Amino acid sequence: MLTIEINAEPEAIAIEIAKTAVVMIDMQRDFLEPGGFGESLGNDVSLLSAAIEPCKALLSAARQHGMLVIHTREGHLPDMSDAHKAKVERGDPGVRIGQMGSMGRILIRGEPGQDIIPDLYPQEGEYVIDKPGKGAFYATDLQSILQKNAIENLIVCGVTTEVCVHTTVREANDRGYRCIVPGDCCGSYIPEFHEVGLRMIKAQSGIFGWVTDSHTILTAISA
Ligand code: C5J
Repeated sequence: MLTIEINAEPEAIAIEIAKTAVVMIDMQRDFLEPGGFGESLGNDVSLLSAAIEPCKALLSAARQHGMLVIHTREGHLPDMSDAHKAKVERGDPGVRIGQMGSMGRILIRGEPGQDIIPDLYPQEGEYVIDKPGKGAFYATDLQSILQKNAIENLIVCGVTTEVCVHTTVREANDRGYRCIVPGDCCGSYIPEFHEVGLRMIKAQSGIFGWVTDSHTILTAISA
């Protein structure tokens, strides 16, 4: 079993490659592309695009080393039976989940905007999890996928740092997974939240996990 040591905060962590999965959270067109849902909410989507290249490099290394790769997409069934009223009925009534956006119905499964950006598109054999919530465990089969593949560690990337990445890391941490978060592979529309979100993960001896960057992980993998 190949074990690598990754420099991280609050401390370095040793992980077995075969027991580690890369989880790409919600790198979806509607969140990242100009003209999508994220931008229609008044966000500067370029703040998220900085994460694309580091994610691409990490994905490529993970694929090369046969690591388990899991992609998630936030979204709901076309009949919206899995969308809580409390989630749908917030924000500007003109820009809500299920309504028509510039890339199809907003956050509805199967619509172009709900899909993953071309740069990070899943390859055949990789898991793609459609999730109705912010966390990747809620109402999905992520836990059973991880158990089936004997996964103990997660490298969690994606957007947004303080929302879906954070919720997933917290859920995973409570389920006993070691979560390693490369900060440059994550992004937020609110830079301050990105910074604080990362600090929260590694604070108090790594209360939710470990924080590092893509270059450090790539160096450890190729060493
Ligand atoms: C949000 C997400 N921010 N993927 N979703 O609504 O973080």
